[in-house]
Amino acid sequence: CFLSQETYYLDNLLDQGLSGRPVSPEKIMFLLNLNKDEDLEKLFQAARDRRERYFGQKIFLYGFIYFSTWCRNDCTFCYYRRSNPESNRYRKNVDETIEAAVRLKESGVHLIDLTLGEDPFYQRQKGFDDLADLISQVKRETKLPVMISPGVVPEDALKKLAAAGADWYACYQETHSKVLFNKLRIDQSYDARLHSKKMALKAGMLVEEGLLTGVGESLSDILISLEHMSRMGARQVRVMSFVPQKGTPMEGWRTSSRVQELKVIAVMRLLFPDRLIPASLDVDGIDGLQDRIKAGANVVTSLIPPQLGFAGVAQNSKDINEGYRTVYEVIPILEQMGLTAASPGEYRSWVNR
Ligand code: SAM
Ligand code: MD0
Ligand code: SF4
Repeated sequence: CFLSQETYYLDNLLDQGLSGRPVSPEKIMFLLNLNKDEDLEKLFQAARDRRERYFGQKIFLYGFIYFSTWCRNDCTFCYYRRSNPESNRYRKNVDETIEAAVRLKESGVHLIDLTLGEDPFYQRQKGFDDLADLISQVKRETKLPVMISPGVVPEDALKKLAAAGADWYACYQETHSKVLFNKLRIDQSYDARLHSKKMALKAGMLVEEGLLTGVGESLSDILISLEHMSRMGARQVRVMSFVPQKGTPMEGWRTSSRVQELKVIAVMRLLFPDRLIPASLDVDGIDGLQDRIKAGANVVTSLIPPQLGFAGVAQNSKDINEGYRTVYEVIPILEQMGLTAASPGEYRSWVNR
């Protein structure tokens, strides 16, 4: 039977795998350029095989608590940017945040992601003592690993957050093109954001790095982000499709095709087979779970307890109060794909490796 040169090249590439040695940019570009259904299916299958080799059938589950939506920044893509006059901003108090964390724990999540805007209330103390206290209380009440997503914070504060028990620091560069960064995160320092992750690693935290697609990036921008991720030692790497937000400068943009996000997830899995890669419920809600897992993701993120008044980020209300972004809804979907939730102990031993 006749195989086209391209098919032969793809089969060979996927057979060899991409990890363990430097991969030529041409090979990554070739994969990011695939668009035939049968080629994409091969790519996703290879990503799933690689995931299985490192993680078996086990998937991790992250609870998400966006406890303050106040922010001093003006990111053009974000609903909660400072200049959006939207009126539903909130700052939950410690008891409300702990209640949400305990509910998430009881529902079976493996980690609590404490996320906030660069809220002037927390920024006012340069040492971020309130944030450190909140982390220790959430750790005490849930006994779960904690991720903190506070934006850029100074080195001393990072040390304090780590000492309070934060296991992970998440801070997404969105893009590693400085030109694009300056259009997205206006009046913010590219270098300071990148540097904060180095400081977090130095302070002993694990780091998550992430990129956005559909914000005007080129394929070679994506390639450069993947190279950065490979070098920096991020143990969790993510990609999310941009979702346009009412009241923001990018309101009129079209959201990008999800195929792009899925391809990047799969390529990340091939490049970084043993790292954590989220399937975020924050982009397409529960309906988006299956495709992302099938592309090689191994962590379900953005599980949110219903009815407590907590928002998402890219989708601030979708599927939340209905209770669809819950462990209860996720498990049967994983099982249909022959997968299962890891145990809390399995997650903890991965984190402590
Ligand atoms: N304020 C902190 C920060 O910016 O690092 C943490 C929370 S921030 C809302 C978390 C991430 O959500 C951003 O880094 C960005 O990747 C993602 N995000 C925000 N708005 C989005 C949108 N409209 N579409 C997709 N992702 C979005
Ligand atoms: C998520 N909504 O996991 C969250 C958020 C912040 N660390 C993560 C973007 O999809
Ligand atoms: Fe603030 Fe984060 Fe939104 Fe930027 S992405 S405006 S830093 S909450």
